[in-house]
Amino acid sequence: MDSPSKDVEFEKSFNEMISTLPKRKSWGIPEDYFQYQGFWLHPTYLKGVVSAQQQFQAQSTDIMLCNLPKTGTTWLKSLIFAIVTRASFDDSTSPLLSKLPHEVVPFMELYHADFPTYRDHGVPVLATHVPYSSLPRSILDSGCKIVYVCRNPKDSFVSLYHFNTTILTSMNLQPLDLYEAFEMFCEGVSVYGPYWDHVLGYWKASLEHPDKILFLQYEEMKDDNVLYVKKLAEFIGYPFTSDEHRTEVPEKIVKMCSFENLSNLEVNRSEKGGMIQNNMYFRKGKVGDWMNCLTSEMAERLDRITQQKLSGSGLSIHF
Ligand code: PAP
Repeated sequence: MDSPSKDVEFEKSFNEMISTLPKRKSWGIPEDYFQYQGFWLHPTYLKGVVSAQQQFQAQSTDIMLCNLPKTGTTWLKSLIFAIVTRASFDDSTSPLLSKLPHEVVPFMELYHADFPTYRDHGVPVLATHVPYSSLPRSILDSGCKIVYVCRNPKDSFVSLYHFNTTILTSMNLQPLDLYEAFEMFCEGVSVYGPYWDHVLGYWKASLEHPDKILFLQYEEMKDDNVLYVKKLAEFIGYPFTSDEHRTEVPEKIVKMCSFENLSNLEVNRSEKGGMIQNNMYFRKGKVGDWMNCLTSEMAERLDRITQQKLSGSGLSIHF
């Protein structure tokens, strides 16, 4: 991939491969979804996923943040970045005060598609929405730490729906009808969906490898954020010292990365960022906002599907 002829070869084999995949109309963005290894992806991401599968080299010291879109990426990126970089920056000097969390922690599949051989080893944190079963082999072999965050499917759907609608409106495109998007989500056709398969893949892996995969829930973190930030720091190998506990460093990190703080920073209120503007990553940041969007029938249906899909897995998520 680092020489032009390899680029051409990759493009050719990728185009051949994608032409054989099942395809579905997406939620309105003029790029279809393609079903790759059981999950629905837009070609832009898919190209990065395939490229990463072929050549991404994880290091044992890496920390991979994995999750579905709209389940807490921005929040967890900022928390992990703040924990890992706290020897260099505090809550008045952190790059998080002037950069979007997505700028300081890149996405493996986006950055890998563009810069396949480049790695910034300074901050060993990367994020991905890739399902567990499709992770590049080197992530599993390197023994690096994986942090997975899951969010209840009703809030995840509503967040995704609003995000999608905002993007389409900004592109002067017709947003997908709520009921149509809901039908597709229930069928498993959403970006990196089916939702339940994604969650269960990481859940089962976290039971098998509890020392390598930390499974978190957005709602539990919201409930007791300091406790979970301490757990997170411990798990990724950056535990807080007793001195840091005494001077309330975990509390300061929680505050700096809170929705209230981040969403009010100039950089995160800004409309820069092209198709996806910075401010689109910050909407309400609440648990239970689905109540303002879904009918009780829709909520019951999603709950029923979730109960069926998770039954027997031992995973109980917040409805
Ligand atoms: P991404 O996967 O596309 O990067 P992601 O950050 O997971 O998006 O999702 C955005 C959601 O996280 C939004 O939820 P909402 O639509 O229900 O409001 C956003 O508001 C929320 N969010 C962003 N930052 C934070 C934060 N610091 N704490 C809690 N929630 C947050």
